[in-house]
Amino acid sequence: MTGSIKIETTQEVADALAQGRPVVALESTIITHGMPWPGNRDMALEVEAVIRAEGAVPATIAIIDGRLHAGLDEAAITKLAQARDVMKLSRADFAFAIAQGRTGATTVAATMMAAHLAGIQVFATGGIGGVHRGAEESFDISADLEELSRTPVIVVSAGAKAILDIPKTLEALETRGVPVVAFGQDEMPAFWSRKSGLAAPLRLDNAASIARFEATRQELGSHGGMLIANPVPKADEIPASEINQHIEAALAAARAQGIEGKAVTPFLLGEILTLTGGASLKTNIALVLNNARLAARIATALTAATK
Ligand code: PSU
Ligand code: MN
Repeated sequence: MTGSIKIETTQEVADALAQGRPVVALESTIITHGMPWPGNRDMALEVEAVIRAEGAVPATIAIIDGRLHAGLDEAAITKLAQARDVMKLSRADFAFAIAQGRTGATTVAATMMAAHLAGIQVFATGGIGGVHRGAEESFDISADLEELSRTPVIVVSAGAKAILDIPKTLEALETRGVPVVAFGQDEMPAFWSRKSGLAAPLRLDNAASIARFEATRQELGSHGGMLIANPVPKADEIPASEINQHIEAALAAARAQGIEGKAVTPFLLGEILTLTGGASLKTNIALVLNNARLAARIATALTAATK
């Protein structure tokens, strides 16, 4: 590591890292740009509770007034969840926010960077960014994919968000050498739905197997991260046949309103929330909690594997 940026941690995170106990990183863009207040705060606190209940320590990542935090207390999460003018940070503007003393929420890409700097190997989120539909025209491909190819963090997700072009996203991940592992099923999940109609590149059925795969990658000197695609629990899913019409409508609205760049994903999530009468948010929260639980188990299995 060439960097020497100071990372502000909570005592809980500092102790766990010092003692080699399992820590799970969490992103903050999902809080500031992915869900409305106050559900966003409730989600963020519940996700932390799920990780603690599994015996691991949560570290929510954000840049606050130019300081990089790995671990936020309840007051800080509550403040961030209501804050305005929060930047949505990826690799390109991560250092900018620190240099300018700004407050920024970290996307998957920026959270992976921060987690790696802090020595955290596992990170739970909802869905990664990927290749947008129509990317052949717009060139809109999330920096999350590049980050997965270069930064050694295991990202536990419910797949790529279904607003994206999932086949192209899988192709882009393959090109970049990123292992994509469906958890407990052969098919790639599609965020709100358990099914995407696409076979997952790889499948593993328990946390210990994922830890063993990661340990082997490290022995081989492999670079980059790994994507775990964990299907949303059956009871919480919105079947693809139901959500797809809303995705199409949201995409049409984005086109009509000329939404571009960083605004696209938050806009689409907001539209789908309205179109589903709040059901998409309930499912989103359920899948994040489910991912946090698995991430805590993987982090625990990894500490056992490296002892
Ligand atoms: N997962 C969710 N909701 C979100 C995100 C993930 O359930 O809002 C965020 C992540 O921070 C991810 C970002 O990195 O969406 C993707 O943004 P973009 O498509 O602009 O790269
Ligand atoms: Mn984009």
